[in-house]
Amino acid sequence: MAKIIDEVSRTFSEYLLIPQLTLSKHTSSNVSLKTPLAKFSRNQPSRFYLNTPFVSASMQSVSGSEMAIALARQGGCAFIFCSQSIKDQAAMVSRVKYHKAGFVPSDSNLRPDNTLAEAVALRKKTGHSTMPVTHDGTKEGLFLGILTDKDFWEYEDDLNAPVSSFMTSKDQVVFGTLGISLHDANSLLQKHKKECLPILDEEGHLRALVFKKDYFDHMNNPDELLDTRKRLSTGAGINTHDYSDRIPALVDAGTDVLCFDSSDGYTEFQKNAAQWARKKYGESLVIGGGNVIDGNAFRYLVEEADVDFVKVGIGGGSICITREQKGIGRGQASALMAVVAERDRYFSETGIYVPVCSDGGLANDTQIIIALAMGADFVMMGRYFAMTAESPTPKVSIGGRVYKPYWGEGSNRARNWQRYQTADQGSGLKFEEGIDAYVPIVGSVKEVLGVTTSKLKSTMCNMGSLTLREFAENTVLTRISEQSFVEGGTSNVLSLDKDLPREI
Ligand code: MZP
Repeated sequence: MAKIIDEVSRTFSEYLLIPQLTLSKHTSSNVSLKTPLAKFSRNQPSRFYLNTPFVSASMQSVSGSEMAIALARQGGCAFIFCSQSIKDQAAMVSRVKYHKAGFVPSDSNLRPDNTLAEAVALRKKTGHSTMPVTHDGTKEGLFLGILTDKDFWEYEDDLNAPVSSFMTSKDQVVFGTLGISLHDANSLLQKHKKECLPILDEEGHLRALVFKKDYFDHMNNPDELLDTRKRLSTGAGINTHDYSDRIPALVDAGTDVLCFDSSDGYTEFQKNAAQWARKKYGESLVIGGGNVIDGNAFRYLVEEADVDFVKVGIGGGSICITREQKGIGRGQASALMAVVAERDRYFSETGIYVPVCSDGGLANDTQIIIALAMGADFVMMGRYFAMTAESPTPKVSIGGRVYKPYWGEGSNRARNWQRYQTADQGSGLKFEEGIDAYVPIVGSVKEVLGVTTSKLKSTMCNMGSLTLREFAENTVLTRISEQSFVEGGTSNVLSLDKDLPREI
């Protein structure tokens, strides 16, 4: 006879936190949101930390290069979607890694005999107003000078004139030599009041550029998630079908962390793929498994597949119809608490801590906070990031309001059959597990995460915690009745926003 778990499947909105003693040291400015992403042994550091506990879902409508750049700048990490060709996914990863290395390759270059009209066209095409001039117009050609949009007047000067007669020539350009440190390059920019510093090798070939604005960007985003070469960090999704080709391409492109993108990760397929990757790359590879919803599946992925973190959640995604299509799933709060309990048991038995990610179904900031309080080390979100300016979809106006399309990986639109099917089921989606939807635009990644992190830090102080570890340890939760849920919002008042007409 089937076994029935003696517990109702619960969701985050059924819980509230009971504040614990807040000391004077518990202020938002003292709170750290740094959190481990890769497993580690007691008293040892993790091989990979996030500076803020947020990662974006491996979905076509969420995580492209722009999202990866924006999220890494806020200390989180995107998982670039794998439901695309290996080449295209690796190219997206490369774009992130090259985005900001401090030393960036020069993308907009001119020859001295190019006309000003050609310079204007190049600026319009790339959006770059600083254009190095090299003898052959390549990014590593012999450096001859630099042209910026301050050197000529587009509507006054003769656009047929050659670039050479308007550029600042090499003898007047301040440049650095190959091998200079980023710190010294920035000092040169400051000392000479320059916006851009070309870096030349001994023969005078252009090798890179350093921009003042990148330095300011860095100072304005102190949580930036950087690799050891000071490049932004990014993750990428993988599947259990083409992993032996996809993983090497992603590793070569510079991916910092990989994660299986699977609706059900409690499988031998995932074990085989993870073992293959571990054997090939050893501990240098950070790889996550999932998705699972109970302790047995957590143990399997940790002990058999040797993954670095485990992702929790089946059927809870905002666009997900897996529960109604196949009857599998579990309320996200119950699933998370079951896996966290097993994680803690495993830690006390072995001294190895395996971070847990709560994936999907986080409908608001409160639920994000409850998930972290329940012991998730970080959260993965799709809808939340789909609503930002940096998601890869175009804006659409519907009924006078602006939205963005957001679709599930199990929808006909994404056709991500590798996420849902085993190899013997062939390619192509047999039935849908996700829907095609729209979400309102709410702002940039920086803006929305700014609000979420303010609330999170404030709640952590209410719970007498300065770190996410303390937060989870100090947490006392209460279940709430349906009535207290209803009364949880405003009550017995007329709300200016909801009930009363506003004068315009
Ligand atoms: P949400 O943040 O939009 O609620 O959920 C995002 C998560 O839903 C993803 O990280 C993934 O685990 C899951 N997902 C993606 N596509 C589907 C689907 O088509 C899905 N069913 O469930």
